[in-house]
Amino acid sequence: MRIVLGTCHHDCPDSCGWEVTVDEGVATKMRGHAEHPFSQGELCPKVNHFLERVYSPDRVTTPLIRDGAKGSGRFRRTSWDEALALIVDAVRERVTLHGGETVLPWSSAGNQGLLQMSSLDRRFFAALGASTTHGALCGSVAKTGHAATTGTGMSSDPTTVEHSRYIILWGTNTRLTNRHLWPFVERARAAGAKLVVIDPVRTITADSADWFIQPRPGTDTPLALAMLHVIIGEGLVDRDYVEAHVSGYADLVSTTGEWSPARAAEECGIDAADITTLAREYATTRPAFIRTLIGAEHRANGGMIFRTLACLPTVTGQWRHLGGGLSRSVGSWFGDYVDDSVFNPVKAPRVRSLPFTQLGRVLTDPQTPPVTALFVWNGNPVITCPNAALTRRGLVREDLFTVVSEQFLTDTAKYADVVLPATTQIEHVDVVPAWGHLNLGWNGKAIEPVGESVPNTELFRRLAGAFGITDRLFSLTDDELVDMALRDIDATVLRRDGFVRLPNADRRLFADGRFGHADGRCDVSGIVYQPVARDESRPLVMLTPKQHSRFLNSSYSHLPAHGPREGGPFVEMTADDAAERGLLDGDVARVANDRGELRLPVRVSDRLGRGVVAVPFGWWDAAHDGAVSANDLTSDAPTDMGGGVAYHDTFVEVSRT
Ligand SMILES: Nc1nc2c(c(=O)[nH]1)N[C@H]1C(S)=C(S)[C@@H](COP(=O)(O)OP(=O)(O)OC[C@H]3O[C@@H](n4cnc5c(=O)[nH]c(N)nc54)[C@H](O)[C@@H]3O)O[C@H]1N2
Ligand SMILES: Nc1nc2c(c(=O)[nH]1)N[C@H]1C(S)=C(S)[C@@H](COP(=O)(O)OP(=O)(O)OC[C@H]3O[C@@H](n4cnc5c(=O)[nH]c(N)nc54)[C@H](O)[C@@H]3O)O[C@H]1N2
Ligand code: SF4
Ligand SMILES: [Mo]
Repeated sequence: MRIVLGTCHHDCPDSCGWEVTVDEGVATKMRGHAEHPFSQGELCPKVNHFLERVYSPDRVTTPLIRDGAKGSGRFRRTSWDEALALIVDAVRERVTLHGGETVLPWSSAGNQGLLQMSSLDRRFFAALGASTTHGALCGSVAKTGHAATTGTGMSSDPTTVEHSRYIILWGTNTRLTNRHLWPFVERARAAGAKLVVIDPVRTITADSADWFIQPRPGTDTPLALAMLHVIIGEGLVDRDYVEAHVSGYADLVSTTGEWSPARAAEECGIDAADITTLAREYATTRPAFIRTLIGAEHRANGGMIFRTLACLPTVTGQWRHLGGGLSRSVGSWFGDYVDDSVFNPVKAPRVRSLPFTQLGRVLTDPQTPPVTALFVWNGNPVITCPNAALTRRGLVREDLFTVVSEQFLTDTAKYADVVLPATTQIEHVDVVPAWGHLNLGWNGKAIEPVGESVPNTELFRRLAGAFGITDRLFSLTDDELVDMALRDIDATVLRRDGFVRLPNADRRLFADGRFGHADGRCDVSGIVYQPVARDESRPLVMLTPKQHSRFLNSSYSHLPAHGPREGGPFVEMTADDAAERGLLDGDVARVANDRGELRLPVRVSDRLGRGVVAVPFGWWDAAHDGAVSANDLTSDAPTDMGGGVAYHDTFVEVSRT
């Protein structure tokens, strides 16, 4: 019997440390690694059942070749050799006809490990001359907005929230999506901190707050501008800090001048007096901390929300204090220690870049050359991309050859011509940079791959071999690739302890300025509020945030310990909005717009404001009769910055069936 230390690979800010007990080659137990500084021995309702995922009878364990209509899910098992030969023939034929750009690699957030997220794939697709993508389903909007102000993707270490005396959880559902940060918040509260939650939905996190503020969706920019109006008007500005470290201040003063609390209150649907109180409390309590994540970026004006939020700790000088500042993803902190550029192609071909988030459009709009060969790994775009009907329409194209590397036959894999079996995190090695704390995680291989599954690194080694692509990188082992990318990290300690705290973790970001712009200053100019465009014929805004503690995006919803225990999908709405439509709690309603329609049971709730409905995201089509994915209805309109998705700017009508 032995214990192997590992780190969760999921797209989750917590990147928990775990230990796997292995008995005669079989993983018999998995639990949180007690020494891990952030997760401290606890996992979560998703990963507590990880071994059921690993040994699930539904795992894809051999390569599969399509044996029925696209999307039907009918496949026959095959060998790796036959699958690779088929891929080489089909892709070569298309490349000969259209050129390398006809190939599209699409990999999302299924694995956050350094190697398994993105490494050898870069060399493989560059050698083919394949198209590249820009934008992301997650994170790029918040990062770009934040960086427009601060000049960098860096933000405060979230764990320093424990030193705070005033905490605003702004558009993040910490207790659900970032559960291991909650004890740090609770420690601060035990020492007297006040907790404010700002969210259009009264989430489980809002239920635990001292004060819950519920603005209309997408109105955070005027809310923050009105706070700044009060802060500037009442002389609560940290003048020395602004003098020394800020540019564009006059422009900000002029913009905030137009946003009195009264005007913002009308736009946000909240009380003007509350805005004034919030501004005063935030500016005069030191240290005050703003924690935000992803929810507010999923809208057309999302980038500007993050750009504006970054002005708050700057104008008030909250960055100076331990327990002050603003935190979103802290992934950028890892850049000095984990250098993934070592995997970049030596000579990158000049190729076109396609919008990552609009897979449906990319596959159905006329393109020159058309995309005729698609590789998907680390993602389930049929369920996670917006405007799912368009994604499916693209994937049924007869001239499209699709390869999906997966652990399970997801709704996306069902459209593949070839499915290749992928390992889970306990079947391969990796290091895991986190985005919710400053510890680099080690992931040891606990068991041999299940069936014929392979890590993504091995997948691209095999593909490169089959295509005759030679590159020194493909001959290195995963351990060697890890060592190539690490900088100033003691790899022996990392492997021994399961984690290493980043050497720069004690730095207090922007305490003495040193912002990322060329002049070293924080740029607070250029804030402009674009109201959410309304759709008069569809008066309800549909939000689709994460609501289920047992799902990780679309992962787990098909497994017996997860999906059935979450009940099933539903549409949540206020009693007034329901009554206006003749609907009662439990009725099945039609939720529709011009992209599609869903039939869902109504859940009457007092968690939303009038005119706002919510549908949980993550259920597979396959788990139910007919389409039930929230993304059948969501908008695939682009965001103002960062190439993200305006999922939450979706308008629907709900009616009796
Ligand atoms: N259990 C569980 N945990 C997860 C995940 C999961 O699927 N399940 N997913 C992981 C991933 S990939 C991510 S990115 C993180 C995301 O973590 P979070 O950002 O915390 O989660 P979201 O549910 O995307 O959004 C948070 C909140 O933003 C609110 N919101 C929506 N629009 C607005 C707005 O305009 N203004 C404001 N102020 N708030 C708004 C939503 O109502 C929601 O409550 O969670 C991670 N953790
Ligand atoms: N409506 C709506 N849509 C959303 C969101 C929302 O809040 N609302 N949230 C968005 C956000 S924040 C995100 S991050 C995205 C997430 O969207 P996706 O990145 O598509 O995430 P998952 O649904 O978790 O799918 C990941 C898949 O990768 C597979 N996988 C895991 N590890 C590996 C591996 O090592 N190798 C291979 N080959 N496969 C692996 C898993 O089996 C799983 O099927 O969804 C977005 N979509
Ligand atoms: S999904 Fe998140 S909370 Fe759960 S074990 Fe993984 S990192 Fe931790
Ligand atoms: Mo995400």
